[in-house]
Amino acid sequence: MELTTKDFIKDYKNQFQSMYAYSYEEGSTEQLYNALGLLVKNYISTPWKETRETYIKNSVKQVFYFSMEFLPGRQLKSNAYNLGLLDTVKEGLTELGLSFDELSEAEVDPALGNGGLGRLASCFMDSLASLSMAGNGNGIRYQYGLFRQKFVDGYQVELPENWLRYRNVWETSNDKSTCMVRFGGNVWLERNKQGYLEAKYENTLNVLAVPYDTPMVGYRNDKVNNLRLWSAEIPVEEENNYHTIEETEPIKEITQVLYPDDSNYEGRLLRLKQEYFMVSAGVQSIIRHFRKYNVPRKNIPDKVAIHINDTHPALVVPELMRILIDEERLSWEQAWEITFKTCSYTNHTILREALEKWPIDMMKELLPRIYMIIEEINRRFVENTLPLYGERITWQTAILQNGVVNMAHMAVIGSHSVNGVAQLHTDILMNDVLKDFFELYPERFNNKTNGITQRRWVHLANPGLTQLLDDKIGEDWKKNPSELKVFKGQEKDKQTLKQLAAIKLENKKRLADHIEKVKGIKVNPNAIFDVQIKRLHAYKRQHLNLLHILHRYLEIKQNPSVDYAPRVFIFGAKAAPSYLYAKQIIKVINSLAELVNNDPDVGDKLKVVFFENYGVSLAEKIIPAADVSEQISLASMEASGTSNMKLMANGALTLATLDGANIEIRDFVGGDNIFVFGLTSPEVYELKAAQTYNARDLYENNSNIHRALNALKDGTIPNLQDEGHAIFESLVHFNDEYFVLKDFDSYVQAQEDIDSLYKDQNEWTRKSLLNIASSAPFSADYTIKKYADDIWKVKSCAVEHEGVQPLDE
Ligand code: 7GP
Repeated sequence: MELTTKDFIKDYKNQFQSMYAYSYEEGSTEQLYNALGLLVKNYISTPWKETRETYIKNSVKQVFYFSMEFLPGRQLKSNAYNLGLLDTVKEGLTELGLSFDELSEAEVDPALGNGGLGRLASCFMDSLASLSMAGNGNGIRYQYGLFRQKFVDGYQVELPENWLRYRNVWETSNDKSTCMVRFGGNVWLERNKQGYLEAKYENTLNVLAVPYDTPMVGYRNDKVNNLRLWSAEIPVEEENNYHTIEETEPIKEITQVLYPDDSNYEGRLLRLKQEYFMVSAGVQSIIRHFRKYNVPRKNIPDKVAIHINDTHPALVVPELMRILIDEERLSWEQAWEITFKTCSYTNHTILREALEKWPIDMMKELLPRIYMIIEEINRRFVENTLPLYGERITWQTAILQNGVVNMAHMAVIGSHSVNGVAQLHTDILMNDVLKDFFELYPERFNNKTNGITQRRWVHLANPGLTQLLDDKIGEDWKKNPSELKVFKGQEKDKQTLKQLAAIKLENKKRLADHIEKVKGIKVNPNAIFDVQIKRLHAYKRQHLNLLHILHRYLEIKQNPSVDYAPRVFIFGAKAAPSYLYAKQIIKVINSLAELVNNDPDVGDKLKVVFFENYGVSLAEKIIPAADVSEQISLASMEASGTSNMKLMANGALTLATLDGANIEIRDFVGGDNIFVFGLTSPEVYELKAAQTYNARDLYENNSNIHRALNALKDGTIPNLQDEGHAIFESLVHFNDEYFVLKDFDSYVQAQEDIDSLYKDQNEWTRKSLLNIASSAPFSADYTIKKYADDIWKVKSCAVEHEGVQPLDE
């Protein structure tokens, strides 16, 4: 969009004054930020409106991405950037004596997700808008985001993240689009005068779903999509039935907290309420649109694609059936055909403990009508499957099993497409986790390897690299990431390599300053910055990283002149509050950091930094400064990973097991430009099947392992209670579920290879360049194009400006 600095300055002064009734010169940082955010939102409002009108006018097919989690990160900078206004805004503020960077740091980072799944949803929203595709997000406006993590004595402590305490300038509450969601009560079917079976309800708990819309701004294409987050409120007409604050609690609590668990499932009633609340409101608002424009219901699959982001929104299947049958009066067969063609499902984990299974009794009581429909879906499924595939497959794939509703089974049965998020992960779904379904419906299965948006993770997070790329290969890569491969041509250019190394060093200096500021630790910017940033989980093996650091420390103590390249090990990770083992790992890493960072024998050779409260904004600071990307999950366990992609795009070299998307990263960048170690996925499967693994043997016979493990419990690491013992026990007594000890030697070897290579700065930077140049396939734009072509069948849509007739209202 076009805007002069002069106009911006005028607009900004007016905006500030109209909000606060005094001059911006007297404003606090928060006020200055709020005024700027609202002004940028004003600029967005026209393309936002026009986009919506264009979709309606052209009746384009729209995607609704249903997700319990979104992690958009701060939006001021990215919105201004995508609109093409960032430079103007920065200049204007400078003229007013204000700093854009300072103002943008005042924005609270909405933590409405746990980790990879939520961040992927936000990368997808960015790509959908940037590709001019009609893509809407549907989720929950949690009053509290993921907990704020603090370390006290090295222990994780969880504090509430009251992100809405200050106003959220990006959202618009949309009172005219509320929906009613019903829970509990009695439900029965009654034949009415026209002969229809009608669902009758009594004594239900009625909850008003209020939508809050947030613009999702496309990159320089005047396209703005919608992220709709629902908040639970008391229906106005029922306000008089509530007499005390306590009585209103059961309603308000529905959208109060985000469950701070990824990769784990707990059958909590409130969580089921959240899932149905979000699903029902989302589906109702879609169908309302069809009623309004009088679109024949059978055309729904041509006009709408509903995506089920992991099983959390899988109730979409029975909810859509309910509305089509009970409200739209379609037959079961018609409703099923529409539902099945409309829905698609992505699985994000193979961890058994993450697969949702709701007790039937709970489902029946909370969602009686929905449960009736699930029963019927299951009955028909069994009826059709049994004669063709026999007992074993039928009962193993049924939705209702042993007193529970299996949500993954419902999602697969109710969707025309089922995908994993990296090739290996999809293979594992087909051959293991969902193998019986693969036999029933091979045509539904497909792979969609994850991707990330370069706009946030390179253009904005790493302006130095972005400028270098612009200078060396032109600006086309920004719209068309495949152009990045042209950068390979510079691999031998000394000048380019020097510039690239200088940019990395600058980024590292900036991070080093930040480390000193927030952690009080002085680190050497010329050291290798080695980064592991992701949720804390045993399968991700932060404790393998920990054991290696401990090993290095002990080596240095034994031989102070050992030839290690200086290294800073950087961690960012939250542990689920109930996940004791993960919290113990955090504590041990923090205590080890304490020991290592203060030992004069160690000096620059080793520093350990564990950031508090890892999230999107912190990732934006860390990633551009990384040299080494730790992707060390046990092969077969990490569905894809996405920090691997962000780090690669910023020139970090990957240290990886052949797991998730690491395999594809290796394939694109070439085996010489990545450090691979450890068991492969087939080897892991084999070793598990053979049941011959004996971790104690490794402890007893491998001197490095022996020494490091002993140091966990002999007082070497200060200030531990039993945390070191707990890790020791899990590895030695409980036979090391994630084969940490098995992979230890090859991990240590790979780490030494990293040291050797780093000594040859030219060669290191050349490999770094090749990583950047090979990162295009991991652009979310490509991922989204594949979803759009293969699953959703949606196309890019040019937005019409001016003179578009508003059809809605
Ligand atoms: C994550 C996976 O662990 C990660 O490998 C993947 O890159 C990411 O999804 C995006 O696909 N899963 C979750 O965050 C999660 O909560 C449990 O999964 C449902």
